[in-house]
Amino acid sequence: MSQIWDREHECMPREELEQLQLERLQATINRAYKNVTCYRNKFKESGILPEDIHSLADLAKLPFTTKDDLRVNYPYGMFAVPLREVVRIHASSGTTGKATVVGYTRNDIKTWSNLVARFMTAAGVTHDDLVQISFGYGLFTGAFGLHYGAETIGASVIPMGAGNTEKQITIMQDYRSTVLVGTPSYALTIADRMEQMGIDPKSLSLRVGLFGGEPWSEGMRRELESRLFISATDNYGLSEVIGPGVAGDCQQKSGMHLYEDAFYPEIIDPQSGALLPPGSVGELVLTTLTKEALPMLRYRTRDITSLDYSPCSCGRTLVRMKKTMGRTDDMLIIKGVNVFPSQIEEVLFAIDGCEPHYQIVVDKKGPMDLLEVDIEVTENIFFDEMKRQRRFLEMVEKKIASTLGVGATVRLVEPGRIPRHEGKAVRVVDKRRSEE
Ligand code: DLL
Repeated sequence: MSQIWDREHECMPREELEQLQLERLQATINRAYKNVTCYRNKFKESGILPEDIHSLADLAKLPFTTKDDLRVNYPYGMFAVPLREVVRIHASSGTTGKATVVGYTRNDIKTWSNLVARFMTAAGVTHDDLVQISFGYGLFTGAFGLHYGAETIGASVIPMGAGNTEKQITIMQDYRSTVLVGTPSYALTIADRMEQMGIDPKSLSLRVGLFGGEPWSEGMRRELESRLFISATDNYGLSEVIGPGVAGDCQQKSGMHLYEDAFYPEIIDPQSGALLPPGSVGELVLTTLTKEALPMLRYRTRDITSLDYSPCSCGRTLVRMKKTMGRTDDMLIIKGVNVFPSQIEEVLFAIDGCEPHYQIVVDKKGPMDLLEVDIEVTENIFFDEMKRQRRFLEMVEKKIASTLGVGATVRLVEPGRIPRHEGKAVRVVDKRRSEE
């Protein structure tokens, strides 16, 4: 098999798709109600029975599921099948509290591999490709998800794992890897090291990047594309819902197609929980439509995005999810203004002289929130005369203030000072939290 372009599901007229979604939704709800105590209790509390769900719109009657539900039922309490039917266990990365445990039946693994194969195909990967996986293997869903997806396509998988950047580059040269898989921030670290090693990326065989696992801006995409000579594509997912394979870019790169035959998306107001009209920016809520071991009903992802139902020139009718602004829990409230690290990233990438490495430090002085942005700058700016440095600083501060609507103190740091990560980048140091 060379490509997984599931035209039947990916180019389906919306009416047919909605019919399929409803059938799958009803089956999922029945299974969840029958087999998961937490869901049964939630239904009871809201006075709802599975047979009350007659349409997709009725889904809004159901209560949300949150990470806390998974935590309370840690480790296996939300599973809808006995453990003997589970063939794989993974866990969320646990960046926000205790990790949550997720399980897959044999069928779920097949579904998952296919979904990943579908976004890889959409991004232009074929059986002729050599796919270097530089996500960490282990409980994290990234490496295994992409690994199985690439094998499903028939591509050759190089299971490097994360880290050991120089070796990554040597393998890339020697094995002639054509596809790089990892977090966008780690891809940048690889690009930096390549430059330090004096390796011309044009001498490599790389042509596609499959990046995900963390928010990244269009500026970062341009940076990776120009430095690695690749087409840098985004893909999105989360462990609780399946892992990677929820949504992915096609070659138009104008929003990630969300696999609506497997997931039903809603956008809600993160404060009130109210459903928002199509096109609105809000929190993504996902319901799984085909998963067996761990069905999720109205799972609050905490990711802020919007959905675009307009047709895409690639022919897929699946809704497109915009790059996420970040997670609701990454949103900083500075002097009452909501700020996402991704907005700061977008500003920095547009400024000549800023290196693509930054860190945001939030602190409090008395009742005042303080926002500080540490940015790496090119050597010539860092060692430049004070006056020019000052002017540069003022220009960056002005741009940040006019974009965010709140001021920030910018500090210039020399190249290499901001810590690098092999997995997900840590963009924010919130000193207010550590003092709590
Ligand atoms: O990060 C699954 C994944 C792995 C997706 C590899 C894509 C590639 P978790 O560790 O559970 O699962 O973290 C999920 O990561 O709720 C988002 O906040 C963030 N995230 C994942 N992909 C993207 C992306 C995996 N493309 C959490 N853009 C999610 C923005 C992303 N954020």
